[in-house]
Amino acid sequence: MKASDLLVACLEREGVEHVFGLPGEEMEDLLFSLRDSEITFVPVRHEQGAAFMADVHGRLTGDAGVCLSTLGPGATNLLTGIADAHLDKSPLVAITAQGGLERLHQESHQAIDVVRTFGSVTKWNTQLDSPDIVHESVRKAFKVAEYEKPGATHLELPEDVASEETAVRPMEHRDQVPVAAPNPDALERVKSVLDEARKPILVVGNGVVRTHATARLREFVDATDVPVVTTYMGKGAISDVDDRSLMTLDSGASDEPAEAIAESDLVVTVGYDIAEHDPADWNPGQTRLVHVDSEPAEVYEAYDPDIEIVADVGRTLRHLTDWCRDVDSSFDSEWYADFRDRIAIDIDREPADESPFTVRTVLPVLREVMAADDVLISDVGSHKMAIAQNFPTYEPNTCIISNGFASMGIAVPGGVAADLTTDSRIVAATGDGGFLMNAAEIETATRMGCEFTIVLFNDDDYGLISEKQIDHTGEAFGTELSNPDFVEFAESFGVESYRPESARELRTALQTAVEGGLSLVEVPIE
Ligand SMILES: Cc1ncc(C[n+]2csc(CCOP(=O)(O)OP(=O)(O)O)c2C)c(N)n1
Ligand SMILES: [Mg+2]
Repeated sequence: MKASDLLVACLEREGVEHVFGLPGEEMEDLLFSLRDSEITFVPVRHEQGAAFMADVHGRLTGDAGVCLSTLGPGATNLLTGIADAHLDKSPLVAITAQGGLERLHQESHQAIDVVRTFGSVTKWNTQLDSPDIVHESVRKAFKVAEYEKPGATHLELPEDVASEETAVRPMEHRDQVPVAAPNPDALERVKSVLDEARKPILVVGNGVVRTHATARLREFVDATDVPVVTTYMGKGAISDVDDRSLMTLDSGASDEPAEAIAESDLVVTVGYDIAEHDPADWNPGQTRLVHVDSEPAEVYEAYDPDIEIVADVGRTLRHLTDWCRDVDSSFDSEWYADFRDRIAIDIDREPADESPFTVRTVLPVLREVMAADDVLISDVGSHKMAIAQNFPTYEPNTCIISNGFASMGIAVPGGVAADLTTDSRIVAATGDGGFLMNAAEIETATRMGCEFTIVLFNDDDYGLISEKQIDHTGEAFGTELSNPDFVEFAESFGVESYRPESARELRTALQTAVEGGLSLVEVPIE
């Protein structure tokens, strides 16, 4: 078997259905091997789009998404999306072609040291310098990308190795390695602090959604009435219609979730990554802190847990639920009612009659026209903050936000990947800045027959940055944009497009868009 055929056979063995990528000369063997396989190759318009697609596929399924590029410039274009998967803990396998081994010791056309370049954004990576290591390397790439905490891995396939023959064959795909059960001594210590607490609160992160511990979390909340604040990436772990949900942490300390945390007498974080929100913004410090996660806490004086349980998050929650039921533990279930009331009022504002709208007032309409299991993918900017605070989420993995690496440009390629990998209806919400970074992937979407809705919040500005500058200094610089006519732009790709100008048109446009095929709704924003 040729090494490129073997690599593709290994991908098939891992259950890969899509490879997102952009061709180059040095991957000719690999491309033809893909052509002759069961896998669908999805050609993209910029490698960053391919990496974001693989990233979002990984977030939604737990199985590594696969992206492919050529050497040099193709590989460096992939880097941002790979870094996003790395810091957002999304399983991703990147494959890059490379020049032949005989020329890599020299200065050479398009050749840079991609393995070293990707070293800081991957859990593991290697060069396939012999066809005989392809089977083990692919298995390892998937195993390492998918085990807790997931992330990116990378394989580099030199052009000459790709065409060499080998006798080795694909290794079996194995289920993900389970995370250990909680340590009994640590559990006892947590029980004793729970025993003393009257007003405990949970801070729930991506780890709960990622490890499918949502049902366990909800059982714990039902048994105890302990309120929950989620991170951006933990959205949907508890349904936001539940009165025990205190919605989503902001980046400042002045919002209701952070105020509730400050008033609690015990904080238990579950599946929380400090890459998402700096604990200095929400951790009151003097309150007792318990860390439940698949990995130990980072060492940081603003986040210094009294007790850590490093174990499977769902099993830990189940132990604690059983114990709370056994001892009939009683916590105060009244103390957070006022926070909940304020949050409920905040997420229900009506849009203005005429555009320009605000993101916050558009979101209730968007929520209304989307079903509980439709998926919203947010780009990064001021609209993302509003989505985190004002878009109630009911089910896990139905509000996808990048909040570790927090890179602009994820929404449109994310929409492509989500549409190709799930049966859900998809909405990709984006700002004008992030949209134009990867708007070329609309062509990928139309070519692949994707159906999703792009909601484009247009303020002709890098809005979040000017907001922050104005907060700090009273003025903004370097943020103003002039945009094309987005409706004409999208229509030139054959995409059904709308620009509502009244509250009534907004509702009709959003409703029609989410029920139709590939569409764009440009929402003029103040
Ligand atoms: C790739 C990348 N570049 C720069 C930033 C810094 N940044 C964060 S939000 C933002 C502005 C986003 O503007 P837009 O997409 O229009 O959204 P808005 O804030 O206006 O809602 C910028 C430049 C980033 N997060 N990612
Ligand atoms: Mg903007």
